[in-house]
Amino acid sequence: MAGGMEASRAGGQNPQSFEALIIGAGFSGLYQLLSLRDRLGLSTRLLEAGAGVGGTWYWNRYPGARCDSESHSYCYTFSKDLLEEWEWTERYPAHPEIRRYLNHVADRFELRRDISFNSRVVAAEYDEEVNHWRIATENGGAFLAKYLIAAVGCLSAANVPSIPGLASFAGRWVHTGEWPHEGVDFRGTRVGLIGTGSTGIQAAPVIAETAGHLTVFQRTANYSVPARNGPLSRDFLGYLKKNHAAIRQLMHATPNGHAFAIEDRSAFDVSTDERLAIYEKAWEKGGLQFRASFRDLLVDKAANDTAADFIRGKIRQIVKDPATAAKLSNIDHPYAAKRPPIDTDYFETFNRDNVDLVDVRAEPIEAITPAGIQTRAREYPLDIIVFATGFDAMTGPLLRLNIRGRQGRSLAQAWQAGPRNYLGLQVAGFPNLFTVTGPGSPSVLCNMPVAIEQHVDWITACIEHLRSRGLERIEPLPDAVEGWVEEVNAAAKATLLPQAHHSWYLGANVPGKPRVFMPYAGGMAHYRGICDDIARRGYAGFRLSR
Ligand code: N01
Repeated sequence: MAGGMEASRAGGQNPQSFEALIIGAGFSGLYQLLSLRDRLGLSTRLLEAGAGVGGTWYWNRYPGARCDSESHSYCYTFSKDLLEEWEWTERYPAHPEIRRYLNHVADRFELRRDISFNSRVVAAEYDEEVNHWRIATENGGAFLAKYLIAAVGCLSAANVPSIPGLASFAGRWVHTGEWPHEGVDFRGTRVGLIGTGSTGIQAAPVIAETAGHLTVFQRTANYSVPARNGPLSRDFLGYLKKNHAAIRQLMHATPNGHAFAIEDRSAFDVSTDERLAIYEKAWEKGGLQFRASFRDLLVDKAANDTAADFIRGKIRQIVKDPATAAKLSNIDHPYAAKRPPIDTDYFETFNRDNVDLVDVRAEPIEAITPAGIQTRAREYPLDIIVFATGFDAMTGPLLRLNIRGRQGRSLAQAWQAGPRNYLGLQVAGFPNLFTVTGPGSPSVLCNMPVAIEQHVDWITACIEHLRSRGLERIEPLPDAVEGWVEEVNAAAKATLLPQAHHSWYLGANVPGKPRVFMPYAGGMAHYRGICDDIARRGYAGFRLSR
């Protein structure tokens, strides 16, 4: 799609004008709409590609899809009333419950009247003369707005690998991130599942329950810790109601925005037996909190090895067939250097008679044939192929918007060598464009609603600052961008995260994508301090003008 052309057309079709335009009706877009409309009184419109609210949860309806953050931390905290009236049912919310929650939020705050659904943005162009963004949607909509807020999420552009022959496949194929709303009936079918990231690890056990046969195609073996999901007790719900403020405070104080603190001890402050007992307890408790057992797991390889060895040992204990156990535990990167999955019976699934594992490093996938998947070793006949192959993460959803800034320069040109911005919030040459949880911010390394609320609050305060001073534009200075890119790189290098060479954090999962560590790894609490300080200093590093 020619971005400029689309945008010009947008200008020519009696565009509707708003002060602010938001793209995306997920957690970030909904809260941004509420903030700009109800707190600042801006005329605001939200454009959403789907037919309903939910963002990533609108599309990700694959079997087993459930949030890995605990429900009481995977929600908004801006409204005490909302916190008190909403009750989660399980430790980790499943996708329908998250959609119910976001629909409730949309209704409660009367957000729908300012949302246009089925309105996929295909172009956005900055018009320097009038200081407006011109926005075009696929269904012919045309809009003008002074402020453009991309709230498109980090993991919303599905990545279907280009494997030769896919179009010839006689069966059905689906990507987990674009799951059919009516579901997929696996009963009695031969299913091939490609991908063993968080998604594949959630989906495999559920698919295996009804499929005739499931073949899991694993390229990179992965660590996983049991989620230990279950219903929430009345006692716990009562505790939540009384402790919202303290829980919020804790989420704001931790590097990753979860409602648990990272233990302030090194893996080597304790004896080997004590360490094993700590891991055992964390394994039994389940969840992402396993990562918080010691403070040095993500910065010291020797400390990390202790956790990695523990999990590998667990895999070998659980999986009965030694050859399968060896493939599953042959993990080539530090624990949690890729986003660590949590699971319900993932490794146990390989003890089922109807499940097999194929190691595609030993026998790479060569093609998809009409009958199934052809590896270097043999053909696997299949009725359904499930791609749990992830996303063109972080930059993908933004680049797909066809954004053009000053002098028609596209975001794709500006980011040819990888994302470059200030604080993950603004790009030089793209005035009044804000990216909620953009690359260069903690985003995916943080419990998302915490990162989202921080960005939305910052953006809202920034726009209020401009308006109250009669200022019309804000954009970052090139030096500030340089400095921030260096800071993002330095923060990543101080951790073990870049050591997972195939991680989507680095863009390595998409062929041709620049290898740049995208999220800010310096911790959410620290990042919040930086953003607040910059705002306090009159938005230092930004150019504010009339
Ligand atoms: O995607 P991924 P995901 N041939 O990119 C493999 C969030 N999330 O959808 O590692 C064969 O992690 C690829 O192999 P490799 C969470 O942040 C959250 O699972 O590149 N295999 C990998 O195994 C997560 O991190 C939740 O070698 C191919 C897999 O596909 C993020 O979303 C739940 C391949 C992709 O793993 C993304 O997770 C789920 C090919 N050509 C996800 N191409 C909750 O909290 C790719 N792979 C609910």
